[in-house]
Amino acid sequence: MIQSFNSSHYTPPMPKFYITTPIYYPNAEPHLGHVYTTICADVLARYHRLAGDDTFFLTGTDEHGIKMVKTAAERNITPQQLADQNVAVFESLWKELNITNDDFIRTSSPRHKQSVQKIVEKLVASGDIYLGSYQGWYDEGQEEFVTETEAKDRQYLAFNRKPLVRYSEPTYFFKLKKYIPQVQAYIESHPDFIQPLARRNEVLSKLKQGVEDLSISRATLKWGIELPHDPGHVLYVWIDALSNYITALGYPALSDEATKRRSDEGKESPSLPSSLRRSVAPSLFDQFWPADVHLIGKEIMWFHTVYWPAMLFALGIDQPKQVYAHGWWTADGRKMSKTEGNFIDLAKLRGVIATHSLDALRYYLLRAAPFGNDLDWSDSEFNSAYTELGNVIGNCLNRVLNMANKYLDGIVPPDPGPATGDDLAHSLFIEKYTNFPQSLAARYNAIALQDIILVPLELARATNGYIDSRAPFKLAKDPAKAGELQAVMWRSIQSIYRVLVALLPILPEKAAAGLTQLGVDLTAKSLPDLFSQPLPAGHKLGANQPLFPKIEPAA
Ligand code: ME8
Repeated sequence: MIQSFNSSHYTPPMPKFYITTPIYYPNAEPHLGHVYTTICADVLARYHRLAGDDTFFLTGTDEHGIKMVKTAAERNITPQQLADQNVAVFESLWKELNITNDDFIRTSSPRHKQSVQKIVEKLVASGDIYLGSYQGWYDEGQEEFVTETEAKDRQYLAFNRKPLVRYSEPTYFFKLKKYIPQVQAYIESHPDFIQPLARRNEVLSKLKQGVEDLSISRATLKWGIELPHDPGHVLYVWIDALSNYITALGYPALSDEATKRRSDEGKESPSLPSSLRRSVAPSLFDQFWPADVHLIGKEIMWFHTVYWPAMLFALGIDQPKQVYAHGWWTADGRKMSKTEGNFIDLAKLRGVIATHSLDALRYYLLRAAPFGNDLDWSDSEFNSAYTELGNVIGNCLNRVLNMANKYLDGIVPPDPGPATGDDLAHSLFIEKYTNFPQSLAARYNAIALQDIILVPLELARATNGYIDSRAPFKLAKDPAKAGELQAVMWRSIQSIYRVLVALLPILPEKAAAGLTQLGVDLTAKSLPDLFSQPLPAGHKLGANQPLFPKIEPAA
């Protein structure tokens, strides 16, 4: 039996949503990997905003460290100049890609530096930071010391396959070991904390091999945040970087003077669209912490699920609700990275956006593999994904509007109520349609970013199948079947309407354009509003235009 739209089917998600991306190294230009994480986070942020959640979406840049110093030296500029140049590229890229970040945090900004120094002061005061000296194997690419056992296992090669380097120097340590039992207990008692589950098992088994205290400063480096009690040392580098997730929210509360400076800095930030710009005030921390999701690539899982929780325990701050590690884009099976020089670069991405649209790129990135798995860029799969959009979604909208305009003067007929007659044979389609809001919310809540595409795609396919089978074009020829025609059209119209609403976070421009063709005014509408009511009887639909025009292959 068909059920009418009913808001009780829709489970409202959490009332606030704080999502972060990693802060990226601006030692080179952004590439597909950075674009991927940021677009995935953008999809989630858009969904939660649409769902009515108070949403905060943070991204930014991680500007300190030896890589920046080395690259700047090669180019004969200062690390700050290098950072400024590349940060400008990141910021303008996010604008170009319509990324809806609410803030952009730079680790070289005064607001971040001041907050990090306060954090270090707290950790020194609590006895969690102490001076020692360190000699060990160092992975310069990953910016971390590696234990002797690990160095041996890796045949003294860094993650990027260059040799590990031997370092020895006085350094401050963070008492990581002291917090390991707490971190482990936390991970074990919070099954959703690390996702996907395979990553959780990796972290837990690595924890069992033992963990050493964390070297957190360098006396030989100038480019970094000075330790407030010993300015001869700069922080190096994860404490600085990980803190961004709370310093951007104004943690710890600063003096009035500093708060004003911080808020002026927020207003001036050119990276933010004015509608999204917020003056950054300390209360953001109370409002948004703990983060709902730290979205990251799998290679920085350990830092986010061991170092970061340990720091938060030391500071007495709540843990983030979830750390989700997605897979890597690979090229011929190897991780794409700046060091390897094998990445899909901005020129390539701009090319596909110019020919196929930004939304087509967003669609492909999510469609390419189940979320969490590695992904391999393939031009032919990109083209198939685009064709699928046209054949399934575009075609469904096109047919529905064509027929509605032809047979019903573009007016939505009345709700036919429960299925009768030949519609009784279409219970699967009707069920899919009825359960749609719940299915979609479940996939979003699980951050199943391929499924959030498949759910609407399947409903559009089922609608196409329903139309093929019920053949409104035949019903229209028989005046005795006018009632049936109206019922079939009602179900088809409402179904494509749901599909397009669901696609708004993924295909913001195309879905909005499709909804405009359905005569829907999106202003001031949230997802619960959109889902809770069908298009009413008498609603005027618009004219159809192809959403995904066929692209001629390059000659
Ligand atoms: O690690 N496939 O910065 P980073 C998918 N500053 N995602 C990729 C990718 C690939 N081939 N390559 C990069 C850092 N990414 C630190 C983070 S956070 C407190 C500090 C994405 O510029 C993915 O999100 O190397 C990965 O985690 C991030 O870029 C690493 O960016």
